[in-house]
Amino acid sequence: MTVITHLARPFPGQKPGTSGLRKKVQVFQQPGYAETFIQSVFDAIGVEAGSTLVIGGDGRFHNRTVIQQAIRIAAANGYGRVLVGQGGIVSTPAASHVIRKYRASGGLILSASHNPGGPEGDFGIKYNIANGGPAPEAVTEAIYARTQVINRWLAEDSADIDLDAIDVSQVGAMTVEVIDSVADYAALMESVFDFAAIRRAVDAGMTMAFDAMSAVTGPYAVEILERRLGFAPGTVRNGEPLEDFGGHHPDPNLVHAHQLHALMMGPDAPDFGAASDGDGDRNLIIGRGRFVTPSDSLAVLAANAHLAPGYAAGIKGIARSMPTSAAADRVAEALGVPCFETPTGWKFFGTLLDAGKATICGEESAGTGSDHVREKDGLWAVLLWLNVLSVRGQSVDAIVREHWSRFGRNYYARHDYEAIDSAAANALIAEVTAALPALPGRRIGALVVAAADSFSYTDPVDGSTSANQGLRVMFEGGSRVVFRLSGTGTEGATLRVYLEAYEPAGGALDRETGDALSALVAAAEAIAGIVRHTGRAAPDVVT
Ligand code: VG1
Ligand code: CO
Repeated sequence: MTVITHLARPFPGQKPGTSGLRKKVQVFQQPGYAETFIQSVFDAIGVEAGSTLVIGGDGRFHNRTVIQQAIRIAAANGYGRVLVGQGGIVSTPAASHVIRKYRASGGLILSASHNPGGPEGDFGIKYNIANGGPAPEAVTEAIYARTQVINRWLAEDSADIDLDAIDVSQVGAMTVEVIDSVADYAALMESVFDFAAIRRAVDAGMTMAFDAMSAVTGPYAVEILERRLGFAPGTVRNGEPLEDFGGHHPDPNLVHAHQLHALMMGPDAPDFGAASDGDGDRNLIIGRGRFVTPSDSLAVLAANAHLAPGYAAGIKGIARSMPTSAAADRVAEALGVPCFETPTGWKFFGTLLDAGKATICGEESAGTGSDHVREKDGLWAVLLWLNVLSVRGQSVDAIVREHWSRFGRNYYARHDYEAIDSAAANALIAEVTAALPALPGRRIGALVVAAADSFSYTDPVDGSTSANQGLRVMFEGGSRVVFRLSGTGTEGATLRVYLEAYEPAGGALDRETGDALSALVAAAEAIAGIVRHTGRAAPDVVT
């Protein structure tokens, strides 16, 4: 047992964003970069001697290297046990489950989620706390503060461990267990959903396509969808996790999952199509001929969750991030349960889930989940949809249309302007912020501004506040534009413009989204001068 103290200097900019620290792989490859960050995490949280840490990642390039570093640093900092996923791979929701199931004090999740991978791509490290959820802001701020003054990191002087064999080994005084996180996760899913009902529907002919995007969900999806639920072999596409995700963005949206979209809109479409992202916490849902926006998916799932055994007693509440459409609010109202509006990022749902105030949570960015773990969960959303489809015996299209006819429709899109100049992005936000007080009452085309503000959130459980979480412009009639800068990018700034137009039940529920939102697009440009600030005539990605 030899602990070596490595002298170090702080690296600037090790500030966790919406979901952990994300940088280019080359940044993480600098000697000491990952090590000082991990040591800063352990210094900031104060490791309890003998406690358990979970380590796993989405399998992207550099994953194994950082896992070996983290194991040596964990051993030197007094952890008694590390649980690491076989091959270094654990999806984000599975990691959340493993932390909870084995009563770990926390976990390190190595992922840059939907960002591209490979030597030229991105890498990331996120710390999750004992409830299985992302560290709250107070913790990430303490970690950042520590990175700015750190002067050493500690590591056990030991060789790499074998990450591929399910086995137990010793690193200094610490035990390292390589575990099969797929089995644990699949068992959790069986405890929440009616697998027998889904299997019967599959036997009766229900078909699906699942695109794992060469990312982490492949092994989980093959085990659950093909082996346990009986979908045909080949149902899971791109099921082998690759270090560079096959050169693609593992982002399950209509742009990056266009093959699945084309399949689902074509003549050979199966009944149901879905995809997940790099680390397995996002979901894309497309029925035959019907794309379901993530905001609508959240609302439909909340309205139908009682059809799955895990939610048969009903849900206690719904939480959605502020830019997510208000479709879920109407469901909450109908169910007579509260609806919480939080800042972007799953870390804001943790207290609500722990306190039993919310059961189902979601974000417009294709994240949906529940109190079964403390992360969003891509396959969970897919399985809840399958459970609902099996019980109701209707198509996705029919279920969605029925939902709109009852609650009205929130036409929705997000326009992303990626890798724009940071100074220009900040100037745009500053200008709109300054203009907010004068906006109410302003008429833009046929729209009239009802209210405008910079979103600020006070957590109803712990009282913590988070200001400057996005600029909201609300129009009369329930339509809205939101401006926000991304906290997950690694190049320049990314401006997100969130557009939502509400059409009440009985109105025009079958319009093209682009048409329904065109007045809002014009209003966003009039308010923010996007073209003038960014030099871009159009968004890079529309989802
Ligand atoms: C984006 C999404 C946000 C999501 C976050 C992490 O953040 O908008 O809803 O929680 O990614 O998702 P931002 O700050 O870039 O808008 V993931 O799948 O990267 O863990
Ligand atoms: Co993700």
